[in-house]
Amino acid sequence: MPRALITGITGQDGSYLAELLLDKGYEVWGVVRRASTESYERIEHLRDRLHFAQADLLDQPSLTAALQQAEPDEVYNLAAQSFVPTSWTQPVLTAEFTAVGVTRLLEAIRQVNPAIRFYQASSSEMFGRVLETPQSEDTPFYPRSPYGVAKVYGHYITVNYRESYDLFACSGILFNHESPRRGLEFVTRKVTNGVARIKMGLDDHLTLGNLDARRDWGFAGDYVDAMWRMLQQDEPEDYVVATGETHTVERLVQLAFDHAGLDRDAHVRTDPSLIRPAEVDLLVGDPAKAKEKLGWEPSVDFEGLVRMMVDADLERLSGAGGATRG
Ligand code: NAP
Ligand code: G4F
Repeated sequence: MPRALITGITGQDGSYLAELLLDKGYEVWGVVRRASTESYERIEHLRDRLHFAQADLLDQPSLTAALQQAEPDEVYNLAAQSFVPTSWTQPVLTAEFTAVGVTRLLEAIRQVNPAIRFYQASSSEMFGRVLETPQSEDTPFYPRSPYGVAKVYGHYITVNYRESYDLFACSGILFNHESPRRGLEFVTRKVTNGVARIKMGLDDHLTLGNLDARRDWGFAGDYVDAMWRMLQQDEPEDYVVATGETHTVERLVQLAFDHAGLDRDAHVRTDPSLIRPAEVDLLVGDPAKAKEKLGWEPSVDFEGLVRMMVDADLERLSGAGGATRG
């Protein structure tokens, strides 16, 4: 039975990846942080089938101990401070988790078992103020947030450990991917949860920032499959994972309100305080390499994703006691 260790197992991607690996017959270990209250909501349904190691990306000995305990064949590093606006208010902590944390984990792998295959969660945020469109594995980086800068470090330290120590280390440059398990502060979920709350009579309006930003949005369940495929190849390489389509935040908003049968103009407000100090205006990925070498294709389109998320939020809130609004 192959064994995998996932950092960030309590997050959106960690939960989908754990499901995928369990279905494939893996013994799955998750790194969890000590907290006064556990936050296992996204993996509650899998809990009996998972193993846990308490560790933190800030603490190298705990990572070494987690590897010694789990003895994994594959490590997926999904843990990070992943919310872009927080990276301006906590830039040093973001760098510690999202940048130097990758080195701590790679060093632990090198010491415990250099044969471990390693996946690093790189991000399309690294393209930032894009230098070409669409963005591919060859597009230079121009990050626009402390988060993007930290991810560039994590990306290049992964490449460097592959080249310096011959580790099987891959970086997946993943474009935005969403699901009903997405954190409530990210724009897709903020919109679908907001629409559901308005529909149920729990709120009257939704306040957003920049509606002109464009993103290449896919479904998280599809993207974790690409991560696994990267680690099954003969050679470690980096891959862009994206749908190849881009949409504005405004289009996301319109689709979500339409799907719930609500008038967007009656409920959407904007607040300049939600505009970022530096914005990433346009992301659209070229997934040709992932398609060709990994045989990977997205299975959910943008409209289907928005419908899935609105329906899931409506269902979740339907027991909340609100009166449905027409
Ligand atoms: P997420 O839902 O925010 O989950 C982040 C996970 O990291 C949580 O499990 C969190 O644990 C854990 N974590 C944070 N700091 C940690 C630390 N110091 N030590 C150990 N664990 C820590 O993120 P996601 O959307 O699943 O994304 C997964 C990864 O892909 C992240 O690295 C993200 O930056 C990257 N990425 C995401 C996207 C996207 O669109 N979703 C695109 C490109 C790249 P707690 O539950 O304890 O907080
Ligand atoms: O949903 P977002 O917060 O995601 P963002 O910044 O693109 O980052 C996500 O994707 C990255 C991959 O490219 C990941 F690496 C990262 O970890 C994260 O998962 O914002 C998307 C867009 C931005 O342009 C933002 O300015 O939506 C715009 N937006 C407009 N109003 C808003 C809002 N974003 C948020 N979070 N909240 C708003 O009210």
